[in-house]
Amino acid sequence: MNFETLLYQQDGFIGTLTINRPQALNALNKQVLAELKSFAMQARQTKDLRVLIITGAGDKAFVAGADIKSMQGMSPSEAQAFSLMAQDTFNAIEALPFAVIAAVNGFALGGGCELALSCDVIFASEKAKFGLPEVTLGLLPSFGGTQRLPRAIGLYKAREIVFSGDFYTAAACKELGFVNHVVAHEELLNEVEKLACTIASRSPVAIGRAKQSLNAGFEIHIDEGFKQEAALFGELFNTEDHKEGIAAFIEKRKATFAGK
Ligand code: CO8
Repeated sequence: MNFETLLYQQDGFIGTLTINRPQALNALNKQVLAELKSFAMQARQTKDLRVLIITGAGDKAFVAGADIKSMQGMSPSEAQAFSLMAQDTFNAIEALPFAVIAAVNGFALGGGCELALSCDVIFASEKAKFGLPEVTLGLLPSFGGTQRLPRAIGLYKAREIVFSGDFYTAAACKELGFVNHVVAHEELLNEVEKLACTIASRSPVAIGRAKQSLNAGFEIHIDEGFKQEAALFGELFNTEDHKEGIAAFIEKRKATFAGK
């Protein structure tokens, strides 16, 4: 995978994707969004990829938002298209059939916060700052933030974050409920890798179906959600991973999952 604004490396089952525009605090312009979408499409087909970590280059920012300079002079229809492009990209990340962990190493503002919200688990360095400051620019969060944030933490807390435009510490966001863990800055990737290794040792097909069921629950009626959960559960009985998991339990050994 070859990109100008992204760096990718894979070690065994774990891939690390770095948004790499440190001179602009990794701000998202059209090129970054297009490359992120293309990455997501390729990553779906990468058989041995079980956990993806997303982080930002440099010591200061995860992603400081949409590229503000590139928005100057946009027409309303261009702005709408930019917003739809970002939503489509983040939807593709959210729909990846394996776990995606955000390693938030600094500012996660606007589109950066919205990118983290499209990941499955959020780790933050104690130096990280989150916020949706769009209203300070005369805009609203439109890379999915007005939809994902209230689903994650509830409408009342989300309204305050969106209306104030304030920055929030990692600890405050953990308290609000959308940051899973706050860790020492230098330890961020080590801590993320510990969870990534655990997830990578579990059945990839089970995690893929579990993710599908969890995410669908926010979109459909609960009765439909129950039906889908049961259907996905049934599908797993056709997999080698399920046979291996049960056999390993009975034989009192650790399961080795092939992801099939
Ligand atoms: N876009 C473009 N460049 C940026 C951005 C950004 N979002 N953030 C930082 N940069 C650039 C700066 O311009 C600066 O570049 P230069 O040296 O060439 O002037 C460089 O990165 C370093 O930044 P600072 O000097 O500002 O660093 P500080 O440590 O002083 O401040 C901050 C760090 C607090 C993060 C500050 O840079 C900042 O406030 N950035 C903007 C944060 C923000 O408002 N983000 C939200 C953007 S809007 C959005 O994400 C969604 C928009 C909705 C969709 C619209 C569809 C059309």
